[in-house]
Amino acid sequence: HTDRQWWKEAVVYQIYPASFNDTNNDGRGDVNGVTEKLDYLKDLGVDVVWLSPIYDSPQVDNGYDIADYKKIYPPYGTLEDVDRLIQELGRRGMKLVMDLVVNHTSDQHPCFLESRSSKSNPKRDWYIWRKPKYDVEGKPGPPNNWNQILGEAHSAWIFDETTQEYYFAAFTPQQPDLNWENPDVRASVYDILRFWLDRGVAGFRMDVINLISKDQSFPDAEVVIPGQPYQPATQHFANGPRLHEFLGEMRREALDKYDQMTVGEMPFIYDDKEFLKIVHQKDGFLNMVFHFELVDIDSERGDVPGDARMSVGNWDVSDLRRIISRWQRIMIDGGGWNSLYCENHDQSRSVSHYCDDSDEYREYGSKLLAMMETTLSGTLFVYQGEELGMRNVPLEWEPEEYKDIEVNEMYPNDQEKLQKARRALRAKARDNGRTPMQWDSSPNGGFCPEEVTPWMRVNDDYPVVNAAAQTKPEATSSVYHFWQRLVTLRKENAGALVHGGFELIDETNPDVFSYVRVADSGEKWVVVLNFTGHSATWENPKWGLQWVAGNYADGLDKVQSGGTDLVHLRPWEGLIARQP
Ligand code: TEU
Ligand code: CA
Repeated sequence: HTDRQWWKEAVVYQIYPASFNDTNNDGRGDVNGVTEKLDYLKDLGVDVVWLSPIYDSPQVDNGYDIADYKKIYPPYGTLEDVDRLIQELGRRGMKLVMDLVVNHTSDQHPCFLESRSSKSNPKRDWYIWRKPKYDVEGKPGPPNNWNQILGEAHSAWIFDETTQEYYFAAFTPQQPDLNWENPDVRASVYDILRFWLDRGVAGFRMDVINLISKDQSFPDAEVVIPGQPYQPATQHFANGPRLHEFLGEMRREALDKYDQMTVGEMPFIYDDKEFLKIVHQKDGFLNMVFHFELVDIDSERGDVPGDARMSVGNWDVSDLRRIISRWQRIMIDGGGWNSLYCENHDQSRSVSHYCDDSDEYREYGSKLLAMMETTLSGTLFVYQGEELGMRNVPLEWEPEEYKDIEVNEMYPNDQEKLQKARRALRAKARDNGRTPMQWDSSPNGGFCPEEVTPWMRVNDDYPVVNAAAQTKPEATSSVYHFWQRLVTLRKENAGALVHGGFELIDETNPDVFSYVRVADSGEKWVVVLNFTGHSATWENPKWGLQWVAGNYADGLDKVQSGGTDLVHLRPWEGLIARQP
């Protein structure tokens, strides 16, 4: 554990710009809104801010459809605003990480407009164009049966009238995939990287980076959704044949010349060997990757996804234990490095997802998750509002309150079906994590002024769940202050809590997830988490433990005075101890 690079101990805070803080009263967050809140983040213990895309974009997918990589979306601000943000971060010893979305661009990107204009255009080959495939009756159709990721009933191939060919767009028709086989495309991507690194950006979160190399034979996918013409096909373009080559080139051409961090988003695949090849600290390509196995704990989506994105399946403590210990082991034993996250802009809120977001248990659940996230091996990523215990949108909200293209594309012509899906949306829609930040109890939660309509409705619970209420010094037991204390604990004991080993204990306990973190010095930390809504017991290993943190006010007193072998835990109760 000797390689202690800055990004390992860093706490990264993800900001979804549209929903963070509106300073020019247009109902959307902006770059200056981030700058305005830096002291709030510094106080929490944040070292790195990761900004979801702020580049110029038609906002079909909230900025994950980029039209100009070197310009800021005007409602968000200007390049000068970003320079100032970087400067203000630097003054506080913090850094900025940008979102790099280069698997695809917007269909409004000048290169795509050129590419689609004629077959002989020099930019034609910058995107993926194919001739129609004719069926037995001679009718033209898409070149293969791959479906679209956001809107699974559609083909991923979009017919273009002008040239009578199809282009490939994995996510939505407005997000055509770049043709990474073309060296000029790659060179232009590395140029974008250098542009931002030269401005002082300290790294990138790389959007669906494992999709950039596709199987060039574009084979039909196996039929897993019977009766549907288009099938999930990500297995044919996740971790494709030239991925390593492209990432290696990206390092040589841009990344290696700077002190920066990289974290790659890698959906649709959980294969440990593939992951390790990407993040191996010696001969890998990226510092870290985001896997999806934990956030998919309750969905049927696996290596070969069905149309189960919105499914809400059952899971229990043993699943959580299996998934988390698996990834801790993969990276620790394999010489990689973990990323730790429970939330992002594509996921429901963690307290709603993994615990119980009722008024009775919301704070306990949020704190339980904080105890887990701050005591695992890896780099910690906190998503805006997670530190407040923000929760999913209310069940009563009408489907039109959901703004995400994924929901809008689901049943475009069927209100009835959409109404029926309401429970699933409330559990799984990406909108759950995208409601505006709740800064205080004023109308619109302080995100924007009362007379302004926010781009997305503020969660109705803002009078109770908000930053102002939780950061007051007298709110000593707030979720925010709990996070703040645990972040400090993690940093002060980084030898064990960030860099240390990981061992499960009490492995067959049906309710309690518990583990030990061990520093090189031999110092041990024990984490005991009741991941159920009922009371549970945990066997104390009699290691002379000193209990240091708990999410119930009297939790530490209770366990210390208990003195018995069995520790009794209340619903969603967690405890942390050290063996000095
Ligand atoms: O997401 C990639 C991705 O595949 C999932 O997280 C996706 O949201 C989920 O599977 C929906 O079915 C990234 C971005 O994080 C997401 O916001 C973008 O929409 C997507 O890429 C396209 O850029
Ligand atoms: Ca604004």
